[in-house]
Amino acid sequence: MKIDRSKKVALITGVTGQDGAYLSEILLQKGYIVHGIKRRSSSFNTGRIEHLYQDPHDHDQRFVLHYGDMTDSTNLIRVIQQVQPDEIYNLAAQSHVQVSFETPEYTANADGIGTLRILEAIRILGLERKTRFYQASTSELYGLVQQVPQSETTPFYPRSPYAAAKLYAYWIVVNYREAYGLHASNGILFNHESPLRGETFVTRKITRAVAAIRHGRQDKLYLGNLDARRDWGHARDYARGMWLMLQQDEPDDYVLATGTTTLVRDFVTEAFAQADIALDWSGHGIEERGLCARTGRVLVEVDPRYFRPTEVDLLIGDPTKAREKLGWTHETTWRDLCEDMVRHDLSALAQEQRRHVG
Ligand code: NDP
Ligand code: GDR
Repeated sequence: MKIDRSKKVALITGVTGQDGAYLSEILLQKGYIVHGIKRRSSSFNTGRIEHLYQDPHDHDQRFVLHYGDMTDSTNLIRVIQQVQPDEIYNLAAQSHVQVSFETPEYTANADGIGTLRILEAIRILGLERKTRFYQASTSELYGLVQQVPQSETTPFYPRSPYAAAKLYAYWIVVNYREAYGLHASNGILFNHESPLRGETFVTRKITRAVAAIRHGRQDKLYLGNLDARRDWGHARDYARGMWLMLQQDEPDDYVLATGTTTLVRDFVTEAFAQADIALDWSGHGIEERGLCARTGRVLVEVDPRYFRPTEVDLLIGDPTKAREKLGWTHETTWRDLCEDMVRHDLSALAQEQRRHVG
């Protein structure tokens, strides 16, 4: 493969995920050559980046995919050696908090040691002065509430195997920056969602269910903890922030957040409202129900199987540093985000139904 050296070259791990798709779009628009690492899978896992796909026979291919895995050092070293990236965005992770309680060792390997593998690859290949590094750190690091709003100086207290693995990744990035002078930055990103969000994260689970209930394809939505509060923003805004971090002269760590927090329950109410269904709530704890205000039908129930062994109750971020140093701010409110997601899922379902009828 020939690599055009006149353009900036980025390598994205986790390119097939929600953030990988938005970041790829942004970097391609900026004229980058984008390389992405995707996992081998028995079914297609490139749905989010299909529109970016380029035939490998194109002689000026600007979007290139490589097979790889965060648990395979030799693969990572070989891909980085081949690509010689100016910027690496490390987005790959087992990113589901609840699943990390089921697969703690794998999560530590991919999310924690995986980050170390890339940093070591940069050193082994002598790219310390060339390659800038972005780490997908997370508001889950704050875990048990110490103080709000949470900022770059708030102490961490991880509450899941996922968060503990990401804690290791956070600190190894800081250490390699200080020890070897790497341009390596942590983006401590609060929850960000979109129509591309994975179907088992709570916002997308809700908006897909709302669409299915509206179309008569599903009776009820089962959820876990309705009392958790999250600071939800739009993934597109956050991907722009990742790029900004790597354009700074000095590496640093930044919180990206909206500064507004919302109950899971309120997101549910809003999502149903976006589909013209008013909800009334009744009962408490596992007896709580969301009822259609017009018909009294139960549309939402609590299922304890979705409760986590340890929960993060409240996240609300303080993005002042990112605003002042990067000029970053979110453009989408959580209500607009919710509307965007519901509208997308309603029209996806309507399209599918038309296909079946046709
Ligand atoms: P997704 O779960 O949508 O995407 C994760 C990506 O990582 C996918 O491309 C997935 O591949 C890939 N991946 C998983 N395991 C491996 C592995 N062992 N080797 C190689 N690739 C792997 O996550 P998001 O896009 O939402 O998040 C991106 C990153 O940001 C993650 O690291 C996440 O932990 C972090 N983060 C996310 C936040 C959010 O609210 N979205 C907030 C803060 C941090 P495949 O498609 O094959 O599954
Ligand atoms: P989170 O996102 O754990 O914050 O991690 P998720 O959407 O999974 O949960 C948010 C909150 O909703 C509660 N909840 C449910 N969650 C899911 N998934 N399914 C349910 O049925 C349900 N019912 C209630 C959860 O208990 C939780 O309190 C996301 C991921 O993207 C991480 O990778 C990222 O690091 C953090 O956001 C910031």
